[in-house]
Amino acid sequence: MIRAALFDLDGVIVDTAKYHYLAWRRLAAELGFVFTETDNERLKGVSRMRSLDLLLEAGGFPENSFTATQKEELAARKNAWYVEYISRMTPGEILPGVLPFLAGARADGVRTALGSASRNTGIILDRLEIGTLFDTVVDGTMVTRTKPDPEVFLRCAARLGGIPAGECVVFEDAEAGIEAARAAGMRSVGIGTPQRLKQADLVVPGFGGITWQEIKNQLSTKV
Ligand code: G16
Ligand code: MG
Repeated sequence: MIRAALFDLDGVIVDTAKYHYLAWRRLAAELGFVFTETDNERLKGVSRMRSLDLLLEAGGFPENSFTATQKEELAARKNAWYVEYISRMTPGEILPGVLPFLAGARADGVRTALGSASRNTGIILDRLEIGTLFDTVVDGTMVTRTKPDPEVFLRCAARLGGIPAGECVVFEDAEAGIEAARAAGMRSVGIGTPQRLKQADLVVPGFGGITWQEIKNQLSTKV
């Protein structure tokens, strides 16, 4: 039986991935290289500092090209642009089908949680006006290890009153997030393509036209 639905934020509830990409691309341009959308895939779901390391690697910078202080400054510069972009978001940017899907799960008595690597989760939830749709929120300011470590999702389950991992399903768009769900011992639904999210129990392109009951039925046939 599934008693909890845990949702990633970026790429699942809202397409903030495009704003992350714009800000990282702007930083890359300042550093003198072009950062492609393909390179950006690897940054999805991973922490800000790890993302910076991946960006510098894509730019061909040898390890230790920057001191820790310089890296903090680069990450802060990127974050300032990112915050500028997301501060203009509106509830109209919630991805199609998300609100009815969440309502369907809640009407079925399922507890809901948001589990994000982002330290900007609070701003995004405020801008989208959806904070009250989640029984609990665990974000990048509350975990010590980021995805693919399972900490964020295990904390969600604990904060929902200790729901066993086997009774939780995670909705994720990033490979690192699907790995985190599996490491937690939870079921996972990938939001994207089966080619990219090979490890997910089920993959859907998005929440448009899909109901909670359909997902629940499909997962129960896979136990
Ligand atoms: C998100 C994004 C990642 C980003 C991370 C940290 O994770 O997918 O690309 O690097 O948050 O974000 P911030 O710099 O805002 O703290 P998730 O877990 O919501 O997909
Ligand atoms: Mg994501």
